[in-house]
Amino acid sequence: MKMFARIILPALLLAVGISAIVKASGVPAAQTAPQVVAVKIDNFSFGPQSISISSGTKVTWTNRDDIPHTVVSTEGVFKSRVLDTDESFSFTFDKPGTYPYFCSVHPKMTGQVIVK
Ligand SMILES: [Cu+2]
Repeated sequence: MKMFARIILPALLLAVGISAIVKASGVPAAQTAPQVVAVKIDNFSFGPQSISISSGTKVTWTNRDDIPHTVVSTEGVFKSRVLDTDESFSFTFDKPGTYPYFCSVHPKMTGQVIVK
């Protein structure tokens, strides 16, 4: 019983204390799965045309049109290659801001990503 009191009991209390601290600190941000938001390219438009996301979110554009399109940042932040039907392009937004973009094949096609 002396051994329990002197070694095991303090060890148990220490373990309980550590687990309480870990729980209080929450899940580390690095282990949180990144959010993914989809934008569809169809009928010469981006849908939704404007999206609002939180920092760290990955946006995936998929061309559902039967015509090639691109996804090009107006400010040069990202640029896809020419996407054929059912091809995708992804970009992860790490910094808050407004990111307008367009299709370089059809510059009247525009969209924007707002990162909070
Ligand atoms: Cu286009």
